[in-house]
Amino acid sequence: MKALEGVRILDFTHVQSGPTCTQLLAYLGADVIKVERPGVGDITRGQLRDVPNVDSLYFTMLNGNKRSITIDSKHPKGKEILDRLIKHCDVLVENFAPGALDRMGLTWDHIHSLNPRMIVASVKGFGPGPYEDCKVYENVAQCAGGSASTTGFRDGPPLVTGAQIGDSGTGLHLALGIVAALYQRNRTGRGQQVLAAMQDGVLNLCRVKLRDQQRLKHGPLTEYSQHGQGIPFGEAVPRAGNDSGGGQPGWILKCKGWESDPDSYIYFITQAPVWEPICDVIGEPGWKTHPDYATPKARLPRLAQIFARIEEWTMSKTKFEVMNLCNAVDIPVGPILSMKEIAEDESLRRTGTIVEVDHPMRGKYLTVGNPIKLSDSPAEVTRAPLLGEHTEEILRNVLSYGDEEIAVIEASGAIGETRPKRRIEPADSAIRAAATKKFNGRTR
Ligand code: CAO
Repeated sequence: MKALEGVRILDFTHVQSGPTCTQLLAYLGADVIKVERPGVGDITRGQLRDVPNVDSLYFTMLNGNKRSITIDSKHPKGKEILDRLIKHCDVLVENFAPGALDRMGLTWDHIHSLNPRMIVASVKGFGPGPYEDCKVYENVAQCAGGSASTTGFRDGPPLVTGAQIGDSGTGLHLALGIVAALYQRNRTGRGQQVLAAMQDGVLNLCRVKLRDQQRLKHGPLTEYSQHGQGIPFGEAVPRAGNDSGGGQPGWILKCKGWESDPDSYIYFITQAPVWEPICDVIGEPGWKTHPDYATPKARLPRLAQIFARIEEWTMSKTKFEVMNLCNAVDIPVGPILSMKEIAEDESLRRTGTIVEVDHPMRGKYLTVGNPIKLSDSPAEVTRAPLLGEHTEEILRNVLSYGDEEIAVIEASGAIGETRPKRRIEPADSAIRAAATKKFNGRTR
């Protein structure tokens, strides 16, 4: 069995943060039922499309292993179906703008009265406070959570990072909260509300920078290279460029081919216990005993010069040669891998971290499988659902509606395209209908 087998999730998430959370729960075995607006669906289905009229990779890579049901949550019949779903699910996950769930009538009191065991889990941009009503996207969270002010070079502007720490990072935090609430429910029988605010999630990931903020009161941050360059610190933690976040100085160095390959670089860490092997590898055996280089303290003010010398050596090798030579003597280094190299990496395919899945409309695509490996819970990655692909199946098999009731629901417009909030282009809906027909013909 899978770890979360038997757990059913009512997935009201969209865009990235919420879907990351529910996809992870689905990888762990939960039955995730994604509720989408009829005719429109999660907005990311149509965003950054690479293939015309086919669900985007943005959507398909965040919604694997889920089932899709279309319900107009503002339609009376839609509300009826949702109430029934609430009774049949364990967790409701949502990341709407603040207040949107309440405006649908799905208040905590309403949900809890229908199903006292229900866990209601939300991603919001900010926790309670002056910004609680704000809509928030990834980079807003990176800026508000302390990441942007501490990322980039000291003499340049704040930078956002490519890792989606605001969205996917908060989705991970929420997933942990949900699993903990499920565990607690086993003992109390009660559901509860779980909130992961994106600002909080980013700050949690920037914890070491809050550490440094407090250290600043007691003197300069000696492991930051600006200290070695004699540049004084201000009142707040500065951007540290590529300095190592820990107590082991590191920097990104050029490798052979850097002139034409933007990723021919390696992260090199001058870890104190392996200083002697480093001196041998780069051809500076005298540095092992020289008073200016022999101890970590003596090296701190000379880091720029030391890394320049190491770079002379790394530039004579490819990043993979540096990786092999250094790891042979336990020197920690990290080749800068491009997304192309990662996509083609055989070992990541073998472990199921990168998975190729087949989609009826786009064909094969790569996705990221479960990054967390459990020894007794097999991971199986399946493609993302088409819009409303499982509507009838869920009405019938999960909610036990019979033929006549389903006919009434269909006629009501609650699961069809009769009340879309956003305007749907006629061409778009016609293409989608034709594509769905084509898909149905292939699989049923
Ligand atoms: N049937 C009918 N209506 C539906 C529906 C359905 N199945 N699903 C959603 N809706 C409605 C909602 O009820 C809401 O309507 P109201 O505004 O009338 O209450 C509306 O669709 C859209 O909700 P929204 O405000 O959440 O969407 P948005 O595109 O305007 O904002 C976002 C998107 C992400 C900024 C906002 O949802 C947000 O701040 N979420 C919390 C933080 C978050 O998760 N951010 C990460 C996003 S990933 O980068």
